[in-house]
Amino acid sequence: MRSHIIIALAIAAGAVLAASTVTAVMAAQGQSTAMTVGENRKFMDYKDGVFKVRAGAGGPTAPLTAFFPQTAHIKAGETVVWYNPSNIAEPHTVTFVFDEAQWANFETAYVAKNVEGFEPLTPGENAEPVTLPGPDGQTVIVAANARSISAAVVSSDGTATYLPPNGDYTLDGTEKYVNSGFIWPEGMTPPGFPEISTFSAKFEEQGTYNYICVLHPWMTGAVVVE
Ligand SMILES: [Cu+2]
Repeated sequence: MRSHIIIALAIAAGAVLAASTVTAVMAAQGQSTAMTVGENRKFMDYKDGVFKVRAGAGGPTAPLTAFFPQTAHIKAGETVVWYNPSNIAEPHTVTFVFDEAQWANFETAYVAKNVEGFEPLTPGENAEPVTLPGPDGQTVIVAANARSISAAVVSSDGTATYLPPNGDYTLDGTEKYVNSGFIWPEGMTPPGFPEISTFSAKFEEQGTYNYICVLHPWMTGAVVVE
């Protein structure tokens, strides 16, 4: 679990470095939201009903934590595919939180019941779980949240369903939560994480669908379905 925290700290440090660049990029992208479907497509990676959006970009000296384009204009029945073209192993998510109660942090605290002890899976690994005192003498374990790192959907009745890695999902507009999971540059998924390098979503209903990256909360995007 400590490795997750280190990843989080590294991501946060990168975030601060990238913040000023991102602000400039996002300001520039603000213009694109006024474009029509036709105008938007002329300059974008659009072909045969599939609109590609980059989740992050750049490398160690100039990481960019933003979606390109920030707004994807599509028609009902078309698909948006997100991918991560960075050349460092920095993940991003595409997370639609339609019901704020369904927000999923990537690390969360669980109470361990009837558990004797925790050992790292890999013998000799320099790792230990983060534990905190919990209610009634129980132990709280801080661990990764599968609904954040994996592709997952929470439907209108509160049922959570996990999608296969690189999942494609058709939104019917009733979902409470739709998450890509951590999208890594192809071939750069670290051990222990689901191997995800794309997320594909088909939009059947008109409307504006806002999304966020759970790792970089200023990293926002929208799909406008006309
Ligand atoms: Cu991100």
